[in-house]
Amino acid sequence: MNREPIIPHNFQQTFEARIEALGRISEAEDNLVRPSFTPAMRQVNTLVGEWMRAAGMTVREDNIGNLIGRYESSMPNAKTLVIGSHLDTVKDAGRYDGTLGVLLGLACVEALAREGRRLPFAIEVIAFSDEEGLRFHLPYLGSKTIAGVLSAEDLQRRDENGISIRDAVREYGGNPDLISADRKVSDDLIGYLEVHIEQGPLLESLGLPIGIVTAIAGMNRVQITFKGEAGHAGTVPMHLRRDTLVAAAKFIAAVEQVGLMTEGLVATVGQIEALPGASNAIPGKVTISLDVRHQDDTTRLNAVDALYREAQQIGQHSRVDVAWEQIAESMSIPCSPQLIEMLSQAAEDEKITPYFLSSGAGHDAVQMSRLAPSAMIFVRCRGGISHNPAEYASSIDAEAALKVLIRAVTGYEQGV
Ligand code: HGY
Ligand code: MN
Ligand code: MN
Repeated sequence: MNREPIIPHNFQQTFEARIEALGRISEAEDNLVRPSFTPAMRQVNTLVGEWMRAAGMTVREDNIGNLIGRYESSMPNAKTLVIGSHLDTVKDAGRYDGTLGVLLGLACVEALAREGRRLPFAIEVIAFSDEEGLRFHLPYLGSKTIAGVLSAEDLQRRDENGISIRDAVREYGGNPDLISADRKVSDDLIGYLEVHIEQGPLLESLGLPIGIVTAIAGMNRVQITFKGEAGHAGTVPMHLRRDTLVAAAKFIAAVEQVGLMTEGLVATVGQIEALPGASNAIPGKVTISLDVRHQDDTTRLNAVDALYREAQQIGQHSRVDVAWEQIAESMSIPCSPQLIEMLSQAAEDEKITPYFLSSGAGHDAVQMSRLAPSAMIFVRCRGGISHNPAEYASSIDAEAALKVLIRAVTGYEQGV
């Protein structure tokens, strides 16, 4: 059995310093927000690229801004194992969502390089661009590009300033016409591994540093627009109004009810815009987001259908028009049984009880599973808090995850 590389004694300090350094790179003064194709994205890709080069990797950015560090194999024409996650964030984000997985992929290669070890396959550490979908409301731009499923139509989506993904890519330095050539092919890959903060309370409640992900919930992202009639708050009698904020409020209450009544379903309205947005004007147009998830695709789709019908009924009753636009959908995906077994064995070898859990959050593994067997390691998340500046994972738990990752990677014989 290959002896797995020794973790450097200063891993924890290095990890904490890097989390700190990346956590300071933001597009806002007072909170962490790193949308795609911004100067903050350029800064983190440059910094992480330097760390990758220092670890003996060749480094490039593809046309969608994926940062790709490659650690060559000892064998010619070897296949590749990808280890990845993302460096973009939500608004007012935590410092570990995505970043932790990129840093652990980097640390895995650093441990190998420090001992001059090469494996019978290459390793690529990928920091995917735009997993969150914050700027264009379309998630997974980077991993969809690698999986070859980002469409020309997708590139037409615009941000709140009317800038399309195509234009943002060009402004960032990529060529949108070459994005389709950035895809990877299944034959070149042996697998995909991602380490991610759990973003939930389970591992902490069980006193475990890590868990192994069995499946990732399917998701629908919808944009719903209520169109009625703006009017004077002081002169239009209540029964004559076509008030879109009232209609949206009734719908949002219905979203909560469907979520509460359906076992295992989560449904969220995270964004709302009411126009004209004056305190003395009846809102004539309201736009909201809807996020619906479940481990079972049929249950999720039934819930989305029920909410669609509810929105139409509310619209009729409130005499407002309701436009329903599906922005994105991803099916629930099972992780690779072989890779789950490999991670489970590696955890046991590290004297960690393997604990298996599903993911309610989406991850780049959803897209990478189109190309190769994929699996994830979750790291304990303090208080289960995420998408929040209070998000925290300890460097001790990160080190436990790294040891499991390295054991799994160095013991990986499958498909080479
Ligand atoms: O929305 C999600 O599940 C992930 O944070 N992108
Ligand atoms: Mn996230
Ligand atoms: Mn994430």
